[in-house]
Amino acid sequence: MKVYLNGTLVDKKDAKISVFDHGYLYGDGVFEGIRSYGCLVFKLKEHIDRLFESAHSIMMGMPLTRKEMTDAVIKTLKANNLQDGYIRIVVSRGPGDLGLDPRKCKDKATVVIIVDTIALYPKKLYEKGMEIITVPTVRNIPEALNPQIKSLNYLNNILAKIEAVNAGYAEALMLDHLGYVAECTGDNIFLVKNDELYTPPQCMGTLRGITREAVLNIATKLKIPAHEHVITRHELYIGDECFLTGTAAEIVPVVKVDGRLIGEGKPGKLTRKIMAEFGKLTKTAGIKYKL
Ligand code: PXG
Repeated sequence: MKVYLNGTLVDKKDAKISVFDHGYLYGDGVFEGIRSYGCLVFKLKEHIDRLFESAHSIMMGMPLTRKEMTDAVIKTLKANNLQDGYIRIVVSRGPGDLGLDPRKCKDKATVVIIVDTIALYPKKLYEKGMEIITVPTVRNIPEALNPQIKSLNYLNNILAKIEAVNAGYAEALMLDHLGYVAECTGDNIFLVKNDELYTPPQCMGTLRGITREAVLNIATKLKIPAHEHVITRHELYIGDECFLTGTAAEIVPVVKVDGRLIGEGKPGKLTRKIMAEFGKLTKTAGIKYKL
């Protein structure tokens, strides 16, 4: 496997960065998780834009332009001869000293691109649906660390994941600081009620998910009314359908929340329709490359 590291493609065993990199010392950096489907990088422009927005927000200069970053992703995919892959871009503050001050990181930010394959959940889960549980750890409040910054500091989500796993569940439902439904540890959440879609608004402690955005666009295309609205746990419990969206997980039906069956307890009609439409979209919406 070849890994992109600061402009060069190196073997996996040589892909090493300094222990003084503030990405390692403090989680000071940003990242993106992207998928390619049959030599098409799904929504690459949107992912690159979000990466640059995250970097801008934490005042980290990017050593590459958006175009150069796009080309670097394609180059890494080609070098690994990968048609269908999972791409991880990690940009960290770079090496500094043992203090928080990012001005001490004199080098350019460190850029790493890893491409690999990924199957987050077994196929059966997509057919039968997932059970999730609300966890005690609330999502970071936007005033402290805005969840829209896709930072390298994912402890908030990891703590939630640990709580779900300890309780015997694969995924955690995280609430925001006001107690409303926020998102899961690496996925946005949707609810279907009376043939209409609902998802929490972005300002309430959720990531502006690119899959979420794609689903909202699919809803418009299919003439399904969709609302960005605060959601309580009760509303989720009495929903007809529920599903999660994320680059890694794609679209996962949820059939039980906190022990309550959602609808009939199996992947719903609208969920399946949106999953099928999303499958079509992954073949068209993105940047193509040749191996
Ligand atoms: N919420 C959070 C907190 C995320 O990290 C999403 C929603 C979905 O966004 P996209 O743009 O992918 O539709 C994410 C992104 C993993 C993993 O291993 C998942 C993400 C990021 C990193 C790792 O499951 N999801």
